[in-house]
Amino acid sequence: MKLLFSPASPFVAKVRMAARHIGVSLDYVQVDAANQQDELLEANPLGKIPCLVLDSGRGIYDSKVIMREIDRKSGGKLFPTNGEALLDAELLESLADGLSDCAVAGQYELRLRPEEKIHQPWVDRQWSKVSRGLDHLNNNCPSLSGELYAGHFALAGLLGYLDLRYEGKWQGARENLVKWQSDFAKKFADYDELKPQV
Ligand SMILES: N[C@@H](CCC(=O)N[C@@H](CS)C(=O)NCC(=O)O)C(=O)O
Repeated sequence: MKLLFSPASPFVAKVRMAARHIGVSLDYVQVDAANQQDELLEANPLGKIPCLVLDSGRGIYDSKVIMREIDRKSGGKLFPTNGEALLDAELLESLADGLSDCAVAGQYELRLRPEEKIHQPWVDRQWSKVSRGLDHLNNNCPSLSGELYAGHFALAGLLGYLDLRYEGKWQGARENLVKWQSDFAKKFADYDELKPQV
């Protein structure tokens, strides 16, 4: 199996960390999602990364479906089995991914559009979602005392992306979340290697 990826993506970081954690081995092929290369479009008509390409050639997307696919290959290590804990893990993944969507959308507006066409109210709207979600997570910090699940990797991917693209902007008074990130890095030793980077 190979993963079409680009190293700055929070969704890619989530999948790579999770695969490493559960011992699923992947080959990595770096693609430029901004330029919509053929290899990516053939595997994923959406032209988005990450995209997992199975040995059969079938493309698997988006990152939540990839997480479920590698979870099945690992015998179910990425999600709890218990109902309430499972819902917690799924919701955390959904929230962190949703905030990553907003953070990425804000960056696309700022980086890919001609300067005179940037619509700042729209950028601000994306950031207000990120900000509200981070406040919620700061007040409801996910526990790191047990197993690491999909939601933990999604949140670590998001915070790594914010460090990369919104340097110094997300922490503020969110001390619980800052501590969460540093505790996560102690628990998952490969965070520095796999977090979003250029
Ligand atoms: N919901 C998707 C989001 C993936 C996504 O937005 N990836 C970005 C990079 S971080 C991308 O491929 N952008 C290229 C594009 O939108 O054309 C997932 O979870 O996989």
